[in-house]
Amino acid sequence: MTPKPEFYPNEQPEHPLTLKSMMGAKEGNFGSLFCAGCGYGIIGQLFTKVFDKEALDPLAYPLVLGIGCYTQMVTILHHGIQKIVALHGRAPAIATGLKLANPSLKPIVMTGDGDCLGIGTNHFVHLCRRNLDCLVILFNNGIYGMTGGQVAPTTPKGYKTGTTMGPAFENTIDGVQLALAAGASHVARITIAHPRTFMKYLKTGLKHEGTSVIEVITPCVTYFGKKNVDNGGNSLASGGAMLQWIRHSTTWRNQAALLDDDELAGKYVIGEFKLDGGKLEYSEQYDQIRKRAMKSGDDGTV
Ligand SMILES: Cc1ncc(C[n+]2csc(CCOP(=O)(O)OP(=O)(O)O)c2C)c(N)n1
Ligand code: SF4
Repeated sequence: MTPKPEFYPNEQPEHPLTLKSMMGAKEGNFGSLFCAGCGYGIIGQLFTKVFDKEALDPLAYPLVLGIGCYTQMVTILHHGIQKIVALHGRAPAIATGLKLANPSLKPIVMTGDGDCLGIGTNHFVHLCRRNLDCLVILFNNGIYGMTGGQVAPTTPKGYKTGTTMGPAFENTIDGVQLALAAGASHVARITIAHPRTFMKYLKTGLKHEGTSVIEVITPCVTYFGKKNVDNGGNSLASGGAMLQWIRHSTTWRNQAALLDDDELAGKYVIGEFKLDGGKLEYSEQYDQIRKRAMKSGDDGTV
């Protein structure tokens, strides 16, 4: 048997949710693996809080994570949830397999902007197209964090990265618009500066039957913040500065409708964009076909 890794001793926090985390409950370790000021710790805590408050059965919600800094969230999420770490960009494919093998499960995909809108774009599009019953939480920090701050398809124009000679100049990809165009039936965007609304969207997404995509704007202080400044020239090298920047870079959907393209440039439009509970879900249709095919003499063709 592989020996358990040694951890530096750290203080046991009093917060009950931390005790319910995987590292807390199973290893007795409460240290954070994220950089100071990173948004992923907050997201993990909010997720566990919603999961706990809604008294959901952890075994019914398998979690499939892509590859990025956020993958380390496995350590702080609810200890009872089953977790699978997928290949980079391939979490939607694994979620699809899980759902088809056992339609009573509702997979939750956690994916980064690089994972979902870079290397895994095709998988994401097909998941949304099928309207598979699953929740996708898409973390957008505008950068490839885990591999050292390379430019991502979501890096806002005009901001610096480790692999752009000057400010990023490429057109960006909009995860919300992509999900809508591909056919997801619940689509929302929010930021970690709006924790209550994030929790509200999570609750909706967990109950929704069909593909729910919730994009969360979250700070990477280390690779995005340290290289960039806000409109007033102030450094974004701290969690607080990044949160302020995120707050000032957002516009609610109803206000955005009143702005023209120039005014919207560089803004994250937040809010709930679609909630359609009546759209046919993939695994149900698949199950009907499977049942028809099982009847003798019927090959399942429609
Ligand atoms: C097939 C493959 N290509 C490249 C990588 C290297 N890689 C690992 S994580 C990552 C970027 C992750 O960025 P993102 O999804 O935005 O997550 P973040 O680290 O910012 O949280 C890359 C390029 C890999 N693991 N596998
Ligand atoms: S590198 Fe960025 S995304 Fe990764 S843990 Fe640090 S702050 Fe978070």
